[in-house]
Amino acid sequence: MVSAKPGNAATVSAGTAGAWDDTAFRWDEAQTELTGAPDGSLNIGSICADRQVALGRGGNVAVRWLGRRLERRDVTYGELAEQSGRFARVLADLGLQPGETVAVLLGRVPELFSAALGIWKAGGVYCPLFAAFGPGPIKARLELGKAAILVTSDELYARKVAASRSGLPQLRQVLLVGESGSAGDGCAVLRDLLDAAQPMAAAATAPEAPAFLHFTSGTTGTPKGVLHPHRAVLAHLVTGRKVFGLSESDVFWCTADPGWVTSTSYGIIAPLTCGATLIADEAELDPRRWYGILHDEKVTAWYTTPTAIRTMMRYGAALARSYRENALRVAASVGEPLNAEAVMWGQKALGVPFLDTWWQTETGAITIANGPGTGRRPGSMGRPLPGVDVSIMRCEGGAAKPVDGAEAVGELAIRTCWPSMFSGALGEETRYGDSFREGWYFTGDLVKRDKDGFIWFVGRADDMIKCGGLQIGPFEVESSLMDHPAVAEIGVVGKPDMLVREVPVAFISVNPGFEAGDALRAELLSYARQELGASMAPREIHFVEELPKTNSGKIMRRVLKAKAVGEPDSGDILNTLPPCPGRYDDE
Ligand code: 6R9
Repeated sequence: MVSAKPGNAATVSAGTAGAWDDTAFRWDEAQTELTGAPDGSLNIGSICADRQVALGRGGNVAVRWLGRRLERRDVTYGELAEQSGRFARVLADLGLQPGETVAVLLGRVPELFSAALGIWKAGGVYCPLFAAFGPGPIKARLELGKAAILVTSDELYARKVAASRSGLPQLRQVLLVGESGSAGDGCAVLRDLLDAAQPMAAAATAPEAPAFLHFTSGTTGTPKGVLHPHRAVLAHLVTGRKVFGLSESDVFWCTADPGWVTSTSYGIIAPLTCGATLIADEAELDPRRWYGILHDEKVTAWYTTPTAIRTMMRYGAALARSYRENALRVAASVGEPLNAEAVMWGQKALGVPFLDTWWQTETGAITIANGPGTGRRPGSMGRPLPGVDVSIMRCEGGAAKPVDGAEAVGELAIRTCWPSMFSGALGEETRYGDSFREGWYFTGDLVKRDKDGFIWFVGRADDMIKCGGLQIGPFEVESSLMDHPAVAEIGVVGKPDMLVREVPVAFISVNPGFEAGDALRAELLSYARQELGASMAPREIHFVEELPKTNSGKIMRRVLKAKAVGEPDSGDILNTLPPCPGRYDDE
């Protein structure tokens, strides 16, 4: 592991709650608000629960958990403070040392929250894993992250970890969540330990002390462990307020899987730091259920993914209209480019602004967004948050230079003073250093900026299609074809070609009411040529039932590329969308 690059406490700008302006905002002031001092120790676990109790909010609901059969369990801030204190004590009694990793392999269960906060309070590093991963990827991540303790369920342990346990010598203990209590060798039943533990006060962790570790979503293959320090919470407080306008009167629902950084930053830290009530739904994406939750739980701010909104589009506007009465103020999405059509549909269906936000595991918190103060431009990622210094760069002859002129495409780079920027990378030490050049962090995303400063996603640098002299951004082709009513979802990749190096080919799932076949293929090809020109239009169209996705909902272009050349897939195929019974009735 390499050491942290300090995020300096330079003056950055932010504004009043729920809006952005250029009023100077200082991270030391944010820290004073959270801990009572401009510097010194800062512990996310205690900020998320104990601080709210100290502010007199101990009786407010921190977590509202909804089980698969919509059974409800409320956990107040007071209860969360106590439970996480007990959890920390259990970890300390097991000999957890500051900075050691505790992996968490759980679905969205109530224990997830006391575990995360308890790990922070004990000075450990919270490392959530996707429960959908198979035994191989789980073992690889436990090894890479040097997990000393694993928190999981009896069932996940038996299916996904037990067989590799003997090959994981550094994993000292497994804590099993659940009632069955069937602890095997080297496992303990968490409930028994918690019942016997006295709550422990949070460790006085330095702002730079490591707090959470995620492995970036494997769209490109090898996992990379991305480490964040406790000071990241400053960015969660600010973005929770600026982007979502969160306060203690909000009910915030972030639909992300616990294994994804979005769940840690916005499914746990941001809402609890702002004193809101968070919704944790155990079930998977199901539009009918989701509209019901938005309505019944009086959700005021909703954070989801383009996949979710596109699935809701497939179910149609009539269903959305039947839930039109809701308490929502704002909805937003992250993880993949959100085409303008989906933004407009979302706004119409939900009756509130629908904001695209951009960030990465590495940036730890929202960095670019459409938002209340800066205006919105559907189809764009938005503008950098106040205080986030971005540049669009091109590397020539080893040197990085900003690209000239509006609309010029380059790699998005961020000046590294944002407090939630990652502090280290596990696995490949050089990768951390390689991401930085002359004080800029290079994101690997290609973008362009319009004359008003809105940033438009073009594609991952490694997904660009090199066709003759042309660099084709897959997203541009995808969003153009998304405008055709037959297209439900689309992924465009480059297929090797003898003459021009690569040609764009498209994988498309069609909306209900359209028949995937030669006639539709011909129509879509001619539509694309007309919209994009012959050089950018896909040369082939393949119809698929579903596009392969990562657990965070990203299209796995690596898998599509293998398909395009007829290779069998070797990667982890994860979530698939639920079957769609509805009709596309938005015409
Ligand atoms: C939070 C998260 C990061 C990558 C990022 C980019 C893509 C995220 C996006 C977006 C276009 C958006 N991405 N948000 N692309 N528009 N609004 O997603 O983290 O899993 O690390 O993925 O996702 O390519 O570089 P992570």
